[in-house]
Amino acid sequence: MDARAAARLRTVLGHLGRLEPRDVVAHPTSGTVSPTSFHPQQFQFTLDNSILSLEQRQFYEENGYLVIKNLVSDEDIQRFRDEFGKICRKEVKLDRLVIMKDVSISKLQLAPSEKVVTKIQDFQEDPELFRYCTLPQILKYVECFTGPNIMAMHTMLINKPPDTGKKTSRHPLHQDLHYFPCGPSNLIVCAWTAMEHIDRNNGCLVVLPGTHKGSLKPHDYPKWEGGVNKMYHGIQDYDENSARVHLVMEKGDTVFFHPLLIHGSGRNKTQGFRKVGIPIAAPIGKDGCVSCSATPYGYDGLKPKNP
Ligand SMILES: O=C(O)CCC(=O)C(=O)O
Repeated sequence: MDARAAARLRTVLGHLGRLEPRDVVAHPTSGTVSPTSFHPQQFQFTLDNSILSLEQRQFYEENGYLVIKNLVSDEDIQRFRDEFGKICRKEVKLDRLVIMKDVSISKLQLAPSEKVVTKIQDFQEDPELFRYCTLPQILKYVECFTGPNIMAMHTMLINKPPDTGKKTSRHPLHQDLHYFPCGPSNLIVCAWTAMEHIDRNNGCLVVLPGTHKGSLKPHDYPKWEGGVNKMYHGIQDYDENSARVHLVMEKGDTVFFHPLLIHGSGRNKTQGFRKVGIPIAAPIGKDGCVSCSATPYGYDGLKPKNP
């Protein structure tokens, strides 16, 4: 394509609002190029729509994650925190909710409070918490990966406790597809919303960029001296030299990531409880999440070695 044609294409795409004009580069081609089919590369991990910029798509394709700043409002986050508090104090009871405690305190008889609950899972019956999965701004981005018919496969609110010194607050490096062996994996996405400022001190998410292009690896309980939380499986044989990125995020920021992306989180060295909300979403319908080889939670053939 010559420079004049490239300039014309930039203008057309700019008008269509599909791509940022600056994202279009001239490169040689022998055929004709229509604006709608023009892509400098094939996309495998993101779907065609007008939400993501070309730069954002390219970032996700290459790295397997994408952080969107300031996506969930302070007001919504406060409402989720309040509801979480009610659940922890047993003021709200839900039949199918799974409540988890850190292994370092799980055997102690402690009064119900936010300080003893590390994680809640499957909050789909709680209208207030499930509102998170229906926030239009979350769904808008989820759709870029799943397509328009969206199902929340799994929901969690993690309340990472201050580490007691045994390093049990760590979450080993893992791939979420291990827990949700469904496919096609490229149509599944996890959203992880920071409910406060999160950095390495309180145990931010750490990701190994590009690992979503690999395969699902064997997982097992890590051999950690201080103990490992139930279902906190880790990959045994990841490449120690892989680059790691620690995602420092502000309240309301949300990272979307691929279910094969290797990720985990460090220990919480502060006295606060680090909170995040997470739905894992997949498409439903004929193009949808077609094959699941195990049900979620039916995957715990692994028994903790240091409970
Ligand atoms: O928020 C964290 O500590 C990590 C959560 C996570 O990776 C997961 O539950 O799959």
